[in-house]
Amino acid sequence: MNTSPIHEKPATTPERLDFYRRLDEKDLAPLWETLATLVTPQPRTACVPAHWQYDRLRGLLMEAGELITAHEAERRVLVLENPGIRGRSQITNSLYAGLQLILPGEIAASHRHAACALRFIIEGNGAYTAVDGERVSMHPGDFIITPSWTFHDHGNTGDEPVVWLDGLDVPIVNLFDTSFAEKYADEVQPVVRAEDDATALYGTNMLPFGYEVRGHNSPLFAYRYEPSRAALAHLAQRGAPHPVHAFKLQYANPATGGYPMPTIGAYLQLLPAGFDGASYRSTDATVFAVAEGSGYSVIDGRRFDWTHRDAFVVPSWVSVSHHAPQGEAVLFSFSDRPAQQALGLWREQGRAA
Ligand code: GTQ
Repeated sequence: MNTSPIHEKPATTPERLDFYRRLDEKDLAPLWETLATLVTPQPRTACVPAHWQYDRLRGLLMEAGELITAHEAERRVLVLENPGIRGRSQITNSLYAGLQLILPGEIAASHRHAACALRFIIEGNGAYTAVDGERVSMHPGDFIITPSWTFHDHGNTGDEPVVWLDGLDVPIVNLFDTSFAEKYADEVQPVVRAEDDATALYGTNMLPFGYEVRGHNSPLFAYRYEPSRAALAHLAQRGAPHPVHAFKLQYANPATGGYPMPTIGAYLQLLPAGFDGASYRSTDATVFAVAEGSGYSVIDGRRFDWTHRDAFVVPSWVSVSHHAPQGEAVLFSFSDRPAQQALGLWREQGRAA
């Protein structure tokens, strides 16, 4: 791959500088001054690799629980901000991530927005999220989606704090200046479908009779951990791990076979005990959450030792390898791969067969 710049910035002369000043007054700029940094030979992200240790931030999350109610906060979330782009509420250039806490007895009021969301449950039982009148219970390891423009509220009817990782495509929505959001008239939307209706269909390869595919979003809101984990265990018993990804599955929209959301893809992978992954990079910056076990990843040459419930991020086109020396580990991850692929932009390198 040729990584040299397509252009060298030309020398500046007094005449040129004077010309640039006159251009500036007319809202014009000379391309040859910025071309080299504007059209780069490979991705040059301001985002950096980063790791959030759950043990070190859980106390702060619980402190937030004492300082502010879910009602006052609307959503009680600590945003995972990429250290390279602080202040923008982004974990990558295209994605938002945060840890949301809901305490026993609390509700997070119903609203909807153009951004779509995913939840990966980190700890606790007894909470639910309601999507378009369908209540879905949340359990550690579950992957739950909130499609674009669907009313959603969360509640905790159990007796322990519940924490999940939120992933939203807010930066993509804002890139296009397509953000809309509104509150529901009441705090909580009426429950129109029992949770059992959805869970009864889960894993059957069947959809409600007459279901028509509209848009890209999955009609299935909750992907339970146990069957996904069992599928990974089955794969691991049957074959050899992929040198980079070990045993990896992607969550699918059962109506289309495609991604669960138009902008965000999500994955679950099992690293067998002793796995020593090969180095790889792709253009979709990826957010990881540790679903089980511990291990480490080498990102851009730096080693990050992670354990259960931690989160870490791999920026675009930065090399990463995963390792599980202490025993098997399971990683959940999500990225904007569907959006990049839809636009014909996605690339990867180092994917050994
Ligand atoms: O649960 O609706 O982390 O609207 C950020 C914005 C969660 C949510 C976030 C949101 C939500």
